[in-house]
Formats: sequence, structure tokens, C-alpha cells
Amino acid sequence: MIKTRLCDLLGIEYPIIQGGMAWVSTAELAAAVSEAGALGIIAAGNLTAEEVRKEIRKAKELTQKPFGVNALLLSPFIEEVMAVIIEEGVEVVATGAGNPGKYIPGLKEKGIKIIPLVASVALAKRLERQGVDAVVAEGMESGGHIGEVTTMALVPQIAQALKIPVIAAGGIADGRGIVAALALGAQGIQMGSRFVCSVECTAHSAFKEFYLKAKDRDTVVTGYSTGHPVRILRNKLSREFERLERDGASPEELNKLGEGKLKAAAVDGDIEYGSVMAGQIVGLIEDILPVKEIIQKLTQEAGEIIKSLPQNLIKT
Ligand code: TUI
Repeated sequence: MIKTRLCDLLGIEYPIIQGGMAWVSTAELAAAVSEAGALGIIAAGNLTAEEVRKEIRKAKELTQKPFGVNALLLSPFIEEVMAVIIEEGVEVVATGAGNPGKYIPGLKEKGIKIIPLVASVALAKRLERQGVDAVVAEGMESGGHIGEVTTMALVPQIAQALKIPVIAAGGIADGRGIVAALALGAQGIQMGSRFVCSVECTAHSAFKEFYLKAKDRDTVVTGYSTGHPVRILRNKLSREFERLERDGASPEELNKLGEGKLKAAAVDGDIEYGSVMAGQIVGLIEDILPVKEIIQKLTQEAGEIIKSLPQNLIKT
């Protein structure tokens, strides 16, 4: 059994957080993860504030346990979404793709725990000073919008610089990844791709099947030229992106090509022309399992690895 101080901080059994993936992390997935003893997270993505409220209320009907909402700082509705999160009394707010500094006082005043996703030591340190409760250190192995540093290099550097708990993300999908993250100084882990391949995930079956087929080298990063690098599975859309970037297309043209494409992939199942965001560990995922089984399998694997370390690795 793996217990860390993150478990006490969040009132959860296992130090595992489910990534807030736009159009994928719905109330159903978040509630299933929380019910299984980890922390489920609803992704607000670009949903309107009232749509986010509906998801929060649905999750409350499905579980009594704590869950969080991921507020995408790039959303046009971010101010109203933050207001709804406060009104609905959500326990935890995660933020992505920016600096959440200006929202911290308002959330803290209401006793809401704040866990920003960060991709650099500098932002992690600044946010610790501003009073956040933990950070997710997200390596560039992750799917979706990414930073520049790998999980292996980012997690120990952030763990070294901070006193609050650090949660490792990017490249983790089994017990080995969990143990590695703990060895790097993390108090917990966040997984996205592994939870996409769960029974409770409401993403389109074609989206999940595309994950199962993917191998280690099947993700590509598009959008370096626009300042918003995004990791996706290689398909007709990624090739079109690469062609436009090579030909020097403007950021406006590239952003236009990306518009609505994540929904097209995750909700409508368009895996050719949609944006299938996925992390590099996707090649390891071979089955679609109930969330509870994923969590039990992984924590058991992690426990066995930790127990076997003295015999297998440490010769005295
Ligand atoms: O946010 C994510 N992953 C995402 S968001 C997303 S939606 C989207 N779709 C298309 C284009 C852009 C976004 C899909 N996947 N992960 C957390 C994350 N945050 N990764 C990197 C960052 C980050 C980047 C810069 C966090 C802070 C930051 O700070 C900038 C600053 O002001 O210092």
C-alpha cells in the first residue's frame, strides 16, 4: 500500500490523480476515479461556465468523495468558470497552460485546494510562494499542451526547490512509472493516457482503439511555431500541420487548422482529421479496463516493485 502526505492533503486513499483532459475528463470518468480511491478531475476545457456546473453536479450525484476541476487558463470563459467552481464548492482546482496567480487569493479564501500544472522550476517556486497546496510537474512526454523538459529531469528539480508536495506527470502508465516518480522525489503521480483506456471514460471508442494501436514513436509535437506545442498521435491532421509549419504558415492559419479538432477526435471519433492528444507512454497501454482495476493493478505492481528492490537491485 502506497501512502504519502498527498493522500492526507487531498483525503484520498492512493496518491494518484487523473489528468484533466479536455473533452475526455467528464463527470463520469472523474467520479469513477474518485470512487476508486484516487482523485478524479473534470476538465473544464473550453466549456461554458454553465456546462461546467452541469458536469460538477453530475459528478456530485455519482460520488460523495472529493474530486477536482481542471480550469484551462486559455479558455475564453475562464473568469466565469472560476466563479462556478467557487459557487459549487469544488474541493480541488487544477490549472493548466498558464500562470494561475491572480486566481489564488479568491480560491484560498474559500478553502479550495489549488494544484497548478507547471513545466518549469521558476513557475513552481513562484506559485509555492503564492500559497498553492501542491504542484503537478508535467514533463514533455505528456499528451496535449506541453513544456520543454522531460519528467525525468523536471520532477527532481522541482522536488528539490519546493516544500509542498510535487505530483509527477508525463510518461507514467504502470507500477514502474509510479515507483520511478516516487524515487525522483514526487509525493504522487498524475496519469492521463492510461485513464483514457478505461471503461468509464466517455471518449469515442475509435479514439480509445487508436490509443491501443499506437506504439512508442507514434506521437508527434505540432505547434512549436505558434508557441503552443501540442503532443498528438500521428495522423492526417498532424501531417497537414507539419506541412503548413514547414511552409511557414502564420500562427493564425495553424490555429485555425486546430480549431474544434480535439472534440472531433474525442467525441465524434474522427481519428484521421481530429486531434488525438496522447502521451508518449501510449505504446505501453494494451487494454481497456475498469478504472478500479487500473488503480488496483498499478498500486499492486508498485508495491511489489518496492518490496523486491532489496533482493533484485541492492546487493549487500
Ligand atoms: O494544459 C496542459 N495540457 C493541455 S491544455 C490542452 S487544450 C489546448 N488545446 C490546444 C492548444 C493549446 C491548449 C491540451 N492539453 N497541461 C498542463 C501544462 N501547463 N503544460 C504546460 C503548461 C504550462 C505552460 C506554461 C504551464 C504554465 C505555463 O506558464 C506560462 C507562464 O506564464 O509562466
